[in-house]
Amino acid sequence: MARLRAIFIGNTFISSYSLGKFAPIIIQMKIVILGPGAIGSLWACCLSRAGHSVSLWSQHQCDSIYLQQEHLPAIQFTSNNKDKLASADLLLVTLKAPNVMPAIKEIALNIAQQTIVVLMHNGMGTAEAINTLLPNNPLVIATTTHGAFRPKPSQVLHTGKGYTELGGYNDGGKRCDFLQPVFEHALPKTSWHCDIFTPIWHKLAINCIINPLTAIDQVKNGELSSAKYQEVITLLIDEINQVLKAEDIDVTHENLTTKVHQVIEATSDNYSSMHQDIFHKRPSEIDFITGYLLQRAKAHNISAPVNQTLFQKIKQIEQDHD
Ligand code: KPL
Repeated sequence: MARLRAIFIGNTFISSYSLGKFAPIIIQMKIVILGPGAIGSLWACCLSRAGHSVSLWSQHQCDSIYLQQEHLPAIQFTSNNKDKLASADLLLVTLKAPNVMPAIKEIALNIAQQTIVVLMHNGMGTAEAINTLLPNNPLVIATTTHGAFRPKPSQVLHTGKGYTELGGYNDGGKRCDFLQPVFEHALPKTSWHCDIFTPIWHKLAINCIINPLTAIDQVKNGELSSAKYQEVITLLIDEINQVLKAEDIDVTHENLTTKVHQVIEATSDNYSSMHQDIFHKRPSEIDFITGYLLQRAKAHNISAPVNQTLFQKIKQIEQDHD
């Protein structure tokens, strides 16, 4: 398989396919962003300003979308263009986990086999399904801690500088480490992981604790540092730690505890994504966060009653909204 190497000179993305000999060509990547919500819109603006040809695919059927990042000049993106999708080098999926499979199923026939698919969302479990649906496409998983907010449909604000971690899910995806400089150039900091499951599981562990607790009690993340939450957090970490160990993820109870408290502190003024989903009576990502953890716990014969209770509480709230 051809291997794309990438380097940058100034703002120019230079790449070569090494097919035995070095044959440099200068290209821009053709990128389609599926799900231009807050984080997708931020990446759209940043990748476009980095010189790539970016178009969008949104559930709102429209031909073009204007997006302005902060107070920079607005960029016009083409949207829902089948030719752009069919010729994309990269499909960056920034939908929420429950929407990924239905949206990709709808457009699967227009995705070429060589298009790299990057999944960027909270939670786990979608990559297995996408890999079955698109078995020949290189599949990459990404997690990001950048904060973004869309005060209106045409504007996105970069509300918190974070970092992005990328890594291959299947064999084709594992050969896509050249994406690291592409993402880094557009929106630093980015790192490539040979074993992406470790950072993804660490993120899942944090989401299993912060998201359901803040959603059930409708509190800001920072509230979780108060004394009343410490016992339940310890019990959750005990259960999550056992599952991570059974999944061969390098972790200790102490470093999970430290990470969780660091994130609570760093995002103390934020409402978690699950808090917001529950507040706005939208379906949450619980199936792909605590639900995924519980599936893996069951597969390893590990009992996780405290996580189970939070899962059921969120499910009950969602049912009441229905
Ligand atoms: O990822 C998050 C979320 O809200 O989904 C955390 C890390 C909990 C920050 O709010």
